[in-house]
Amino acid sequence: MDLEQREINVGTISPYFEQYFGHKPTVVAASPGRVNLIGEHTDYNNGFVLPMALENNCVVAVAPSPTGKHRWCGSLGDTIYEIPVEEASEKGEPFWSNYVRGVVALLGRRGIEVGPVDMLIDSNVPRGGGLSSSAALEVAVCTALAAQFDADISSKDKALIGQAVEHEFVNVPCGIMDQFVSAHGKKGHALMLDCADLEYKLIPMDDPEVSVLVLDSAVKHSLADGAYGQRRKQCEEAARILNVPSLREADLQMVEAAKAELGDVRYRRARHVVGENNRVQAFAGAIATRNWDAAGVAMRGSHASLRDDYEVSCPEVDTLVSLCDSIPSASSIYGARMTGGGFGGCIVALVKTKDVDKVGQELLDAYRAATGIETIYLVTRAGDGARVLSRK
Ligand code: GAF
Repeated sequence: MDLEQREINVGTISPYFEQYFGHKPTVVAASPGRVNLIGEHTDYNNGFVLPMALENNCVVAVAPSPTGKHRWCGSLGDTIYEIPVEEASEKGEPFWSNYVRGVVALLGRRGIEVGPVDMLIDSNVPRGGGLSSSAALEVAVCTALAAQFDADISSKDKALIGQAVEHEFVNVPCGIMDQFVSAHGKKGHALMLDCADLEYKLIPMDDPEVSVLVLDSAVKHSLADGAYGQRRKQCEEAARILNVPSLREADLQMVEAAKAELGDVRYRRARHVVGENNRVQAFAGAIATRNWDAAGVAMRGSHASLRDDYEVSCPEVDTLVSLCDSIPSASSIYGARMTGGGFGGCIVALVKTKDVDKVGQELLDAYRAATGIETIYLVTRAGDGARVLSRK
């Protein structure tokens, strides 16, 4: 994953916009990436998740285009792509434009006609590490276009639009977690979401003595895409066998009782989902009372279950999580786990703030010694969700 700690705001993006398009933006909007603290592979099972928004954002500047066509630029230094208005809600090239095309199409279905716009996208959400840079993009574009065309789109609808874009325009059968937290995140808070009814609770995550450390394994195994859909299918099959609408309605006793009928794989998938929902509840209670040791226990349990029962980890990520127990400063780490879809990507750890950089550096060194892989870490606080930064 790349890591740009460059600040992006109205002041930085506006001069570029003017340079590219010859006039000023009328709307600048931002939406963050996320790190999931706990609740993995539970969203598409109607379960609980507990992510927080990053301080890193995708920032989108727009203005009506005087050309009668769309002119979109995907990142600083990239080409400006001209797209006729009648083609802007269809899949097309370049690949990244499908995130924008999808939003234009989904807004269109809600009766919001997106006229020709000039658009510049800039982002400091690390890409390729599973920190939801694409959810940040979808929700930022949706926020910017909604503001530009005076459309009243709720945060929940922004999340649903983002998810639909993934399903229909990018072919990723994701759950709702990433887009939801990108739309609803709040500075200094984690967000606990019930994916069954999209009710959520903000939980303060602002203890100055505890920091969130995100460390990239710098690997992404190709298995990821097919395996995600396969896990979803296995969970649906398990729910059918258990005779419940989704694994949300199952409990551990039920899963144990149906062990033979489920068969080994579905049994372990179901055990993960049911156990993970319980761990999210335990974690939420723990962080609300700043019981970081208990939060760490839930995180360790989550990782073991994702590794052994859900089988979505990988050797490199397991190495990183184990190193959290063996580096010299291990006692400064409350807990660590893989975060995101899996098969590579990042781990997240809760670490004593006073030692967080020491821990980060020790993990980088130990990981390099164990695997030969050079990587990076990020210390982040909980940031705000989607917002309009300026509007003229
Ligand atoms: C990916 C998906 F996009 C999310 O919806 C979620 O399922 C996650 O993997 C696993 O928890 O980020």
